[in-house]
Amino acid sequence: MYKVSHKELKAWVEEVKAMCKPDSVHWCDGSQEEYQQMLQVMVDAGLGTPLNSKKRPGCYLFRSHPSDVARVENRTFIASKKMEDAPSPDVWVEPEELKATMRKSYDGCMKGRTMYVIPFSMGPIGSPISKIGVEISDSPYVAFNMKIMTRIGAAVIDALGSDGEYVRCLHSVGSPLAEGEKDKAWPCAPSIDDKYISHFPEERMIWSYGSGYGGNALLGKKCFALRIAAVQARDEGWLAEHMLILKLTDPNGKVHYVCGAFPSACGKTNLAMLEPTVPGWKVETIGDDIAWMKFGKDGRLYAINPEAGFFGVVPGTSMKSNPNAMKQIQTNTIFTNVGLTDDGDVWWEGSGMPAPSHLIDWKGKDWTPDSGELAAHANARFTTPAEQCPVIAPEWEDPAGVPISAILVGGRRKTTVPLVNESRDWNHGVFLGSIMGSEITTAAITDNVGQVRRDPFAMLPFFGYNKGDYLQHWLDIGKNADASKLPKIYFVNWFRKNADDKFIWPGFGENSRVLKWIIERLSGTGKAAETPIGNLPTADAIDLNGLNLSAKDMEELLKIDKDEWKAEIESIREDYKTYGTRLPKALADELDKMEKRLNL
Ligand code: SAT
Ligand code: MN
Repeated sequence: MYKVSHKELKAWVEEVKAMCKPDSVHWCDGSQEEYQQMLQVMVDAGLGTPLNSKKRPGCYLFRSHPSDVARVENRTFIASKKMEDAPSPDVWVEPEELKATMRKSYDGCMKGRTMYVIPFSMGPIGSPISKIGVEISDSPYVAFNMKIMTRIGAAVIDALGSDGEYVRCLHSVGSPLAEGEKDKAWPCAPSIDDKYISHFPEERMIWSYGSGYGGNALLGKKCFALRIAAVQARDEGWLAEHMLILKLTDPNGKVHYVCGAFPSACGKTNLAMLEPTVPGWKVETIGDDIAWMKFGKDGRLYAINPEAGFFGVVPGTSMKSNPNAMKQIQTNTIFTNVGLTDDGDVWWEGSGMPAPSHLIDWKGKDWTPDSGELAAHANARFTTPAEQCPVIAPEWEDPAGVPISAILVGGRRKTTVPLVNESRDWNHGVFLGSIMGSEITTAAITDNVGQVRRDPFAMLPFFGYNKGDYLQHWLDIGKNADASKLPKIYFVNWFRKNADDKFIWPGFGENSRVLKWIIERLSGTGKAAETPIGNLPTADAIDLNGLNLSAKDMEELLKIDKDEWKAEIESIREDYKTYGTRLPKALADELDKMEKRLNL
């Protein structure tokens, strides 16, 4: 055990111990041996399965309880002191009231279990952009996943010193064990109403209870790195965003860094690891989910990936959609809720690998291709070290971060929104970020114009404070900066469909053609035409060499349809009403100006 000189931290751990009453306390040192031991504890108890060491060395499979398979948005709370400061009234609870309720749940909740104290750093230890957290959890699964997803252990305690600042993260699966009771395969609180994912932004504190899965339990990710960090970022003048970070090298060897915000199911992880189809261009990965951006001394925005691993959706990952991720998850990876084959490997839908004639499905039951059920849960995940990514950029852990030249925002829109649209200036870019979103796809809707769920900067589930104030913060970032040094914002849509309901743009590696145009724009050579909605590539501006895409398709991809935009503006106005008085005036103005330019 290392020495902890941080008195306040020690006192907090004692306080939690007195409340939760664990059998023992383990301070994580972050070593590889400790990681192995924590895995082994679960394997020995029959709660995890090591995979075939010839096929997937160092890999393990876990199955969660069928009721505990994803983030629980309707049990996620932002307990700011004032209700107006929360993202919306539905997620707000008065902080002291929430604490009183949760203290009752926490009382004795770790009986029969070990309480892990996990000091962790979001971002490289010692980087001026990084932040420290300490997660207390009664789940070894959380502890070894945190080892992959963040930097944990003794080095963090050193960096914290005797009085360093940290975010207090308390987590319990909410399933105490009676004397001699055998543990459940996946302990968690029995009912959804017993689960709480609570944030106290003013106190920089997170209390999570009742779930052991993903973002509900690995508190460094969405809870800290987005919801709490967004509040820190607002107060300190930086940005904590739900964005991938990629590195692009052009044929002349010039390097460019790009961030991208996309709602779920838009292929964010795939884009972060893209294999470009345009000759001479190279893509490398810095991060696949979260970017923290701060101004450097030169006035540019520098981004770090605060995470150290990828927690990606498994189903649909294949050699076609993401060959790099496929290689990355071959070793030292934790799989949760996928199928287990008879030879000790894993299988999932959309893997591109033929379905085996028999396996054990994510619920632990026998499965055959005729079962009529999914072998892997749709939100099955891999947890895998970022350093294993075959295209990870060598500078991915640079404490200084990487200077960002462009920010992509976009959703899944089958109509209306062109393939790519360059913002006119920063405020217009923030406006584009505020209106992004995806069509809600239900099998029942055959309408041309599906209903759009607006998801500003892909932050809808991750706002830590009022969403109007959040957009105002983006505007303020621009106001206080040298405009010529700010990244340019691009609105992209890979998902436009033709009259036959087919995607027009091929996507995946071909998205590199759009990235190429963006870089050409930034360096002054790309061709664009000013339109009422922004600067669009001219018909011949995007390199289509070697791609079977007709001029008519390109025209369709770049089309601005007045009727569609009329409906779009109405729908944006409806959405803007949900901001009430906190809608930034500059954004209302942008909407009016666009309407005028469209001359509808
Ligand atoms: O479960 S996580 O929040 O970590 C991943 C996600 O839902 O995007
Ligand atoms: Mn995400």
